Amino acid sequence: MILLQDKLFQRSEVHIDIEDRGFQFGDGIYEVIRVYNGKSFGMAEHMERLERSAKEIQIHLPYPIELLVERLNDLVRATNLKDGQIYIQITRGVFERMHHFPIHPQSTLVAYTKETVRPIDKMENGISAITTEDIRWLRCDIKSLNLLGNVLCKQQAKEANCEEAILIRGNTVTEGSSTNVFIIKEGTLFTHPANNYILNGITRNEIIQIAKSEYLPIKEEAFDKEMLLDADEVIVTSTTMEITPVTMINDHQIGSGERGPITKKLQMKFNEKVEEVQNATN
Ligand code: PSZ
Repeated sequence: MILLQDKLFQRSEVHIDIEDRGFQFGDGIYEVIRVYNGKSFGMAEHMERLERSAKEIQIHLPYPIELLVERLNDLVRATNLKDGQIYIQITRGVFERMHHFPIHPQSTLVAYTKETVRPIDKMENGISAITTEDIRWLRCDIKSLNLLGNVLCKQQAKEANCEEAILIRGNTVTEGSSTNVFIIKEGTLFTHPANNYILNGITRNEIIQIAKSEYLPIKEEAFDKEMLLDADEVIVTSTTMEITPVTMINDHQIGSGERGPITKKLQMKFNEKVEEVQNATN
């Protein structure tokens, strides 16, 4: 089943025009929302970010967010999704190809679901990453469909048999190609501030909240590659990767080379939030 605008269709019934600006220019925005046991995690935060992304690029949502949440919940029920994700994208719609906006754009909204398993092995044993230059544009705070910079960086990681590319702009670690990055040094967490150089991750904000409630010192401050490689623990976070330790960067071992104690603590607290969602009655 696919949600197209405000109605559900069979996949074979949905056709997108070749002149949709999402296809032509990547002129649109998206969100990925995790579903645990049939219930969404952080729906309000994802909708808030979607609205913000839309506003920043002057895309109009085709209908109110409250109705969209209802339709997304309908989609989860209709696809009988238990553990997985909702993908939603909104483009500036269909128009004869030209760079500037159409005068009366009609946004295209598409959403569908996919089953997902939690990456338990990676969350316990860690992943390897490379560092690479952050070649993306200067509005990484917008969750834009234009992911070419991210795609090229992730491919570089894959070719190096690594799971993630950690991006460096100038001398500053910004984020991963599809994750936010945290380091831990002598008990203090560091992560890049939420400005135009990173996507302000929903999982990132969960970690910040957990750190505060557990009295773990946290600084939303930029750090450099040297601090990254010299950290006691490094973590990447996202909706699907949750909290995943990075134990090797550029063939250099991070800390003990195993998941560290603060990572484990954060994972335990995050898991409690997941369990709350799983056990919720609605
Ligand atoms: O399935 C996947 O691999 C996913 S689902 C969401 C993401 C990857 N990544 C979102 C993301 C991102 O693309 C960038 C550039 N930075 C940070 C993040 C993390 O954001 P949240 O925590 O909101 O998913």
